[in-house]
Amino acid sequence: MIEVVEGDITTLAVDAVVNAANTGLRGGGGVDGAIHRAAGPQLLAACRALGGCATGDAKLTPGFELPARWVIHAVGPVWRGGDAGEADLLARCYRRSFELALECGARSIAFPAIGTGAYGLPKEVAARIAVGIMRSHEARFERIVACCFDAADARLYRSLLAPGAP
Ligand code: AR6
Repeated sequence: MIEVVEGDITTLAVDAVVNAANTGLRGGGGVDGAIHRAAGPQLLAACRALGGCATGDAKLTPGFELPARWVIHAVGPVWRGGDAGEADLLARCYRRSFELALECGARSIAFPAIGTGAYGLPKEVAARIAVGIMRSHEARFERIVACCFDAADARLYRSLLAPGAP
């Protein structure tokens, strides 16, 4: 089941939350900052041991003080106008996140709108990619959450998930 939730991903009681990280995995602003604050300093220590993460890839850590057992740190692309492989890189980091979730036995997973904040991806371009990959993994999870930080994002995801949506 794919569910749209409007709110702060750090509060969600799911097996795994996905972080919109950067290649250094050293924390940052946006959802990354929120996840590091809520998980506590052990998260940064765990990230340091991972040696960074390529764009389009993802890495796994425990969730420490989060309600979620795992954090999957996914690195989306910076928007450069659309001809620099952004769509493919974004799709890869969603797929890789699902792969890691399956490997650690997660049955529920929540995603933020990766790449659509500081990295500047157009909301609808990114949401269509996200929803397509969520749909193709729906059967393997009990719960897939599209966690939207504001009402406009939640409306966008709901419209893309509506039956018969183009
Ligand atoms: N819960 C859910 N969604 C959130 C939250 C939250 N607590 N906070 C923000 N969002 P961004 P990016 C939404 O900028 O574009 C960081 O500095 C936000 O409204 O967090 O992939 C990293 O360290 C937006 O829709 O991630 C990287 O350097 C979405 O999360 C860089 O930003 C993604 O926005 C990554 O940029």
